[in-house]
Amino acid sequence: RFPIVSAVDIGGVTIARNDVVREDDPTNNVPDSIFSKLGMQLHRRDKHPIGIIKNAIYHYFDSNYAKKFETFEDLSPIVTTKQNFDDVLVPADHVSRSLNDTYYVDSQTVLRCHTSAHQAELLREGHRRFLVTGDVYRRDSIDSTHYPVFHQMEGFCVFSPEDWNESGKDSTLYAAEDLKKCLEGLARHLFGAVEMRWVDTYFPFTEPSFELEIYFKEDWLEVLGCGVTEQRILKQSGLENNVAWAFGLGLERLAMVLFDIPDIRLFWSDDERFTSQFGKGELGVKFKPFSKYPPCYKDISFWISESFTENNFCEVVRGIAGDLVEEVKLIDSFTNKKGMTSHCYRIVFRSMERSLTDEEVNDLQSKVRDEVQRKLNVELR
Ligand code: FA5
Ligand code: MG
Repeated sequence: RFPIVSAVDIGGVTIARNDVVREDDPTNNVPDSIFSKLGMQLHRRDKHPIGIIKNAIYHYFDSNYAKKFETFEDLSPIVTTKQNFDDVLVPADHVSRSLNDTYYVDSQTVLRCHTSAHQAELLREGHRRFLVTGDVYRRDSIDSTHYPVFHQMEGFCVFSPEDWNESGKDSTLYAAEDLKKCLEGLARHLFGAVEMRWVDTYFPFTEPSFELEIYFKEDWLEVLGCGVTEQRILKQSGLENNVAWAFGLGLERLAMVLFDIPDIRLFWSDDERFTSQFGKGELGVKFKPFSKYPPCYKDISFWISESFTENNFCEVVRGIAGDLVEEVKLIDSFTNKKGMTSHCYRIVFRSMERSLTDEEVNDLQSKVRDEVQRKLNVELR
């Protein structure tokens, strides 16, 4: 399904497929479907919803802050494990480091899983207030709000004692309040009146840490993570008497709310009925679904082995069906007396662009059945 691309252009640098999809490196887990996304740069297209929302966020920062935020949007998504994890204090045994969660090019190189991978280098280079936008990559589940490639915008702002002294507040509280005010203001700038709530959470690089959720399509949708930067990160860059806040926005999620886009796969569509609905700087557009084609449900059951993971299963399905798969969900699981565990997954096939034929879906499902046996060491039931 994926035309095999032999090279991509990342910000003017040509990267060969063999440098990223290394068939001979046991650590490498980057499939062609992911490699082909590397040079797309949706965030740099002014008429694409991701580019439009990026520009709107730039505008918010430009008009609300006298001190400018520098912007970076063409830093390479291929980074070292040091940049992606160590520099932002991700512990050695954290799940996000596993081959199950992250795309590895080799044991020391990954496709960044967040734009936080650039915080430390930019601080070391002397930048103090910045926004970093880019494509990020994660092995993840499949549904309408998760995709293995998406876009984040990182924000970072360093304060000095003169900033918080006057307030009479402790520096951490000062930064946390400033951060929340900034992001609530951004949400109002983008959406006007919208229902939102803060949720306490954990990130290795911030304390305290928060997530912002927005009420969208009858449910709470997490749109960003943020917090007050750990002192160790500032000290690594020679900042001794400062405090900073940082955030990471999920641009697809924000654009889904802003434009009323129901499915995250649409961002990758080049169907004119999608692309023609958006224009440079046009924030008031509500997406009109061109048609909702019927879904087709297929169940698959198998005995799993110890090495089985849902992300691996999702990647097999995505590798065969591409964007024709809308959702993969576990609908049944049990363990028998012999200790064998069975999973039943429901795969929802649906095209955004046309009706699928029975024949086509049966063919996809039969390929999925073959491939899970071959690649995942499971026993079909
Ligand atoms: C992070 O990635 C942190 N680096 C954010 C951060 C930066 C926190 C700076 C503190 C300081 P998280 O994994 O929650 O956090 O992802 C951030 C946002 O990306 C989420 O809130 C969500 O909006 C979006 N996101 C995460 N996974 C996906 C996915 N598979 N598809 C689409 N959007 C996603
Ligand atoms: Mg999160």
